[in-house]
Amino acid sequence: MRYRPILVSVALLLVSIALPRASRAQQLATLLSGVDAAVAWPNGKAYLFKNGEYYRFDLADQQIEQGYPRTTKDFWTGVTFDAIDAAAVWPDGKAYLFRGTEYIRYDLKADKADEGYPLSIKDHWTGMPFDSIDAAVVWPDGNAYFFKGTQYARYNIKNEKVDDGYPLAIADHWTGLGDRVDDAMIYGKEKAVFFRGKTFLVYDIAKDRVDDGYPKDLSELLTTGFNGSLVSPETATLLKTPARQLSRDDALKLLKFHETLGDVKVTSVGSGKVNLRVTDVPFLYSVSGIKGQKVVPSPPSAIDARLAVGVFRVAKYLRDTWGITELHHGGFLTSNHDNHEQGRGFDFVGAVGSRNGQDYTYYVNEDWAKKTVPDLSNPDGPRLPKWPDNTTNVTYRLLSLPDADAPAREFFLGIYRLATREFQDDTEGPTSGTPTDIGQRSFIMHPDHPSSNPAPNAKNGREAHWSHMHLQVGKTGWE
Ligand SMILES: [Ca+2]
Ligand SMILES: [Ca+2]
Repeated sequence: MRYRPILVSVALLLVSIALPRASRAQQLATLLSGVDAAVAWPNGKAYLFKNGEYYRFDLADQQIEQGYPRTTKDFWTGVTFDAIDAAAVWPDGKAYLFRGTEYIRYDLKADKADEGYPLSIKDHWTGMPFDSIDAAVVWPDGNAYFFKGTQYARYNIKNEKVDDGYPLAIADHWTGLGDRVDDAMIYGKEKAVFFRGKTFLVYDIAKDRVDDGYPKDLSELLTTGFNGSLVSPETATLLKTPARQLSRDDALKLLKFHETLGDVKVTSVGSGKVNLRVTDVPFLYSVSGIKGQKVVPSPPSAIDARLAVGVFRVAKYLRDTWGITELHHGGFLTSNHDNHEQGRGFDFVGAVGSRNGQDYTYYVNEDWAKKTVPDLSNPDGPRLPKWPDNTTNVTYRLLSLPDADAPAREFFLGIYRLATREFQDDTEGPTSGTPTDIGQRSFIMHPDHPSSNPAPNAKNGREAHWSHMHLQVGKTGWE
């Protein structure tokens, strides 16, 4: 009976991973009847509002994320509206949310509504011909467009007023759009997406017209993604390619694409290397690798573009799924004559974040490597402080730890699973096809790796990875 709690918690973990998929159609059913408001955020996300709820849409993955809808009032601090009619993001870091005859200004950086709202639309938008708004969108030409019924108005953001000569009829000036819309959002700089009833339309900004083949059913957008309708076939392919399989040129192209979505800032420094900044994820160097010890700001610099894609995807996963606010690493460039010196290695140390209202700091050292391990040669015996030297028979210790912190266990496991896809796993070349599990031989190094080197100051083996998960693209040695 002593293993029962372990089995129950493992079962719960599996159920929690499996559940959201089962209810996916149900999750999206309400949204399929039509979108109230839509806005693309400058972090690679779009928000779709329906009734009192909202959904988050990942622009690169091209799908609604798990865990939605959420109640707008609970997650948008200071937004008191019972629903949202229209929403748009301004170039100055403010968003405007409209409901009935009122609007609220929202500060993106503070992640809350500014004081003093809601205010009346009519009283504060100079020249606005509408009492209420159906749709609002900021165009790359520096104008915002407001739609109401069959009409629209152009608002000059710099002059802070509606231009003379408006409103005009939508049908006369927006080729292919029809005569009314629910809302619109801009995706990258090339395409806008308009929502109308149960359909959506993709608008080509340069051609100034709706692309051929629209409107399409919302179910296509929300259940299978944009299917490449908003990105070139080449970009769609790159988005699905693991980082380790990209060429440096393709990795650079992909990073530039993410830059247009606002996910990253990338500076090319030549030779296929880049400086990488990930939106909302500060990178800090952990001087000792020990939880609570000194960390210093240290964003990835001069790293291989392929590694940058992998690092970005890990950071994005941790930001979106785990709510991390800091990512701690062990330095990207070291003087070892290996993949690290070539900017192809990533030592993940830990992260600070908040999830489900719970603040946390998880460290490979403290929350994984320091935990006891099962005695695999004597399963009924007490747990051991560490793996026997040189044994290759190991498992993911947190799975069998009776009092393991369940989120911490899931946290490292989630990174590992993503790493088997993005980084070298069971080979230094293309993967053999079956991702490894923690405890199996892999190029992903960590405290439960079967390779052991108990020599003092060893650079390889699990003992050398007591403080971090090592992830790499390409060969272990010099490339
Ligand atoms: Ca909008
Ligand atoms: Ca609307």
